Amino acid sequence: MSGIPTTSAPSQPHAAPDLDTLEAVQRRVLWLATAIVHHANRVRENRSGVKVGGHQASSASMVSLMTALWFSDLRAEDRVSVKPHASPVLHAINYLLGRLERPYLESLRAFGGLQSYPSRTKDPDPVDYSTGSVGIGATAPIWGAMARRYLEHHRFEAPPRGREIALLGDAELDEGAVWEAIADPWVARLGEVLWVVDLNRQSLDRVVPDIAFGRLAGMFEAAGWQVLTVKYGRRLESLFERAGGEDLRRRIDEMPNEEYQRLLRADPAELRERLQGRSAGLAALAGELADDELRAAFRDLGGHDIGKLIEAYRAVQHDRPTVIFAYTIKGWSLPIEGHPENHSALLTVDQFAELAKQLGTDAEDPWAPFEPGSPEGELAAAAAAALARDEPKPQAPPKVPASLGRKHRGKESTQQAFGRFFVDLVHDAPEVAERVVTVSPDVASSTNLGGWINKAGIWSVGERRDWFADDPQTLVHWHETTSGRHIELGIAETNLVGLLGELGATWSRHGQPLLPIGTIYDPFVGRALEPWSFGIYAGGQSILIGTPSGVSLAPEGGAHQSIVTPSIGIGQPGCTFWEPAFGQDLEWTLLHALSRLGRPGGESAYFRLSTRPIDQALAGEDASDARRELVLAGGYRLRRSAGNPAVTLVGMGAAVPEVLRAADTLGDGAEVICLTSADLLHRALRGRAGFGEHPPEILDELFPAERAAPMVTVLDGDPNALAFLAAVNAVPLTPLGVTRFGQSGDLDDVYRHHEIDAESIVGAALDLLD
Ligand SMILES: Cc1ncc(C[n+]2csc(CCOP(=O)(O)OP(=O)(O)O)c2C)c(N)n1
Ligand SMILES: [Mg+2]
Repeated sequence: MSGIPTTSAPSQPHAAPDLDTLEAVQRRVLWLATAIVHHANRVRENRSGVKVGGHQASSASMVSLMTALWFSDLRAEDRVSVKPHASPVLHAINYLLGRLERPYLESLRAFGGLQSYPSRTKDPDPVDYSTGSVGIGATAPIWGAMARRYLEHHRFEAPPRGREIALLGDAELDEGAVWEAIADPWVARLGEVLWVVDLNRQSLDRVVPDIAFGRLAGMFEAAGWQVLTVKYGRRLESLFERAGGEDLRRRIDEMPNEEYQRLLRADPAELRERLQGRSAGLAALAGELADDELRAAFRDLGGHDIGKLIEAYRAVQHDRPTVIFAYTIKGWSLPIEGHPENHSALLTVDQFAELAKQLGTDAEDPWAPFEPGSPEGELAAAAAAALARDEPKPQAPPKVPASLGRKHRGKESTQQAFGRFFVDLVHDAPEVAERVVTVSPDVASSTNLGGWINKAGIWSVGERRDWFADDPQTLVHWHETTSGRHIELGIAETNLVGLLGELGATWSRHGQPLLPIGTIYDPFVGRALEPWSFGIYAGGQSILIGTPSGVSLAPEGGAHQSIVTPSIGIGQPGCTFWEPAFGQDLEWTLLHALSRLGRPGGESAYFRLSTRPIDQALAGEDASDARRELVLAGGYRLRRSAGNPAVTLVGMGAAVPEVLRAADTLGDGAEVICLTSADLLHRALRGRAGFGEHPPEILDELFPAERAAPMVTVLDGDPNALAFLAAVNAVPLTPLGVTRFGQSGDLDDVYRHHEIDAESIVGAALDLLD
């Protein structure tokens, strides 16, 4: 790895921990986390009978490592992503720190209350990262770290850099997203990244097979991470020092996960017998221990030993990312602990009362705060003061112009227009271009970002030499510096959308808006879909460009043809879907999409573009404000029929020239509508019926009731995406589009094959008129 090593050491060392007080705090955290779930399920009225749920076992597993972190090690500048099922622990801690009001403790999973999983946008208390989709929440701090560094390198004022911490479940490491992120070459340079794995050997359904730790640790090390392990607690470690101790260590070390979990549930006699097996040394050691001592020693794992955890947190070196494997017990200290079916198990009322006794609390007064002036109260007050931070005031993003004034002439595809867009933007609106950051998973040049890259450069976490700088045949200059504005990732679509989400959240996280644009081949939107959607859910605002799309990339063949993405675009909340046909329309809509980023109430956008060259004269050379407003509202009339139309032909994107050719054949009675956004028309239809706020006027503009006629809709994609237009005026409608997997061929052959060619459109129109 070349380049400048990057470090991010926490600002000041902490005082020595007071372990007794921390133990008392963790007992209270365990109690509150359990009680929050208990109240939601066993106390609060349940009107519908639908199970409320919550995860007492997954929460208990994280109690020690979260107590140690928040009450001893965390600093105001750090950000933490918490495993989804430990949200009650986070809320319990926030309550003890005075950051969450008491009534909320009774609101887990209630409408307007605490969310099931940590939510940065919906929870009332400080939550740094939204989680819920396992693996995605774990990787978010990596992308958060990159976004934070990007701001710093580009001299956008941002709060001091802290650690980016993920607390994750061990089964989250099954997720490809995790390994896709870890394998990215930039990630090994992010010394502020710390992962703590809650290694409780259990997932949802089962005990994680065998012993995964060695393999996993090797994978992190190979990727350049520091690996720390907190395996046993001090009680067990002191036993290892005694005669027979080595045998005991070997016995526990070598036992498969399933056996360890089984022995956690064994009664003392069974534990003694199974543990010692035929080892005389072990039997002698076990013989010196009372039942209680043996039981306690066997379950004394490092992930529940606050002192060991704090030692590990403080052993982290900040010249590379670190993972700490902390061995824990799912359901720790609860009657359900270690049972393979405890994932959704809930304590009974009796068990809850018993727990109150065990933890020295009162089930009748579950939310009692720490006594002011008590050691726990003092510790909580000190931690709250140390963690206090001001929320940044979002700076307003630069004003985006409405148009760039380019004359779109000759033949141009929307993908070409996309490449040219950046040249114009840098020239006409440099203050906007300064905030634009593009990201691509190894498809920057093939999605036409080459011109932009030559102007803006490539961002890297440290300077790197461009070995081809003096090569006259190089068209795209791979000049990597800390001031570049394109970020190149490996072929990793999940990383792409993860990073986009975090670049799109800097306005709210750090008060500094960025305008992130990611490019991806449209067929791979499906692969990135869930993490992309999750990024939008979590508050990121960005633009995703899917190009090329559809069967219009004809010779590329069926493996690269996207079909369902228009429906995805319409269905995705928090995002407007655009599929323009012409260069001018792309310019206007992309500028508009940029103007919606990086602000409260802003929105993401998804563009489906094409490599089909289209004669720009077909758009009618209307560059008026009135046309622009229609383009931004979702579509415009491209050809008006003489008199009332006999048929309305509606086209979107690359299919529009076919629609116009069909209209030529059909003659004066055919009216042609060019859609730029099926999504906005769908919203308008709902708005007209009183659902949602969207203004309905565009419907009257494009489809006035007095001009209602049978309709044929055409797009290069799932025909279902435009079929809703039948409802605008209750007319018969034939939806044309792609319904089968495709194959290579010339555009005409392929369009004919999928029946979206002009002839098929004419046929569909005539059938409707019969
Ligand atoms: C992408 C995704 N797949 C499946 C789930 C359902 N799910 C929730 S938790 C869980 C198991 C998690 O195990 P682990 O991460 O080890 O956490 P633990 O409950 O053991 O603390 C699963 C499969 C999910 N939330 N997200
Ligand atoms: Mg687990």
